[in-house]
Amino acid sequence: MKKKLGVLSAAAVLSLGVTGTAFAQEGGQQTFEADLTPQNGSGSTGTATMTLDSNQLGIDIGSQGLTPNLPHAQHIHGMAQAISECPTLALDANGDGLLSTPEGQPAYGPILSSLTVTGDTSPESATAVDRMPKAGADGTLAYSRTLTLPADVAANLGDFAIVQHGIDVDGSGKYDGAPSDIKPEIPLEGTLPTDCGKIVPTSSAAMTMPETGGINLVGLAAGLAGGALAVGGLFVSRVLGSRNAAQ
Ligand SMILES: [Cu+2]
Repeated sequence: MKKKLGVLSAAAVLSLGVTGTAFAQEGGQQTFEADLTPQNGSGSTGTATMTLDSNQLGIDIGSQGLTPNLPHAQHIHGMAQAISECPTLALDANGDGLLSTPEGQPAYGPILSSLTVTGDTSPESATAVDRMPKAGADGTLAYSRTLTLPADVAANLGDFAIVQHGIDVDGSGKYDGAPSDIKPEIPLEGTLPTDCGKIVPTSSAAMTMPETGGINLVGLAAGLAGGALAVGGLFVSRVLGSRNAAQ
């Protein structure tokens, strides 16, 4: 009898929780953030804040420690079927001590949107460095734009990552040397990832709907814990029962 009640209450609370989430997601704007941390030992860091309204993305990026006076290609990277994250040097396939854009792809996925200053924002513009934001003489970069995302990118934005590119490795003051492995017309230095941050939602169901969402979440957690205990007990007794039967 006790077990049955536990399972029932968990199911009831679960349905409440699901209703709460669906309700909150209909409520318009969602916000996201990405904490950009260095890639390739660049030392560059930054913060990206995003507001998504349907497929319209308002995005602001503030970075520092970038190679000064040069453009920095930047993109939303991601994979539809996986949670995208930022790579480590462990993915440096050719062992040159630098993690190139393709080498990092198993972690952050392919380019889904190009965060250009003007014009096209599709993956086609991935290396359109003439339309990418430039860092100032002090190595800071400020970017702000509203753009339209493909529906599938908008729907999964919280699973993706933002990557900024471009490191003047040899300190020559420009991107030069070996050709890029994504676009040979550009030096590798111009496309090396300089920082990366996983995009995380900052407006969850609970945050946008503090009254109903908050209560539902607390109830959901308590209900789940109770339900798990009850189901767990049931499971153990069944396993023990079948073992006893087998012996
Ligand atoms: Cu990129």
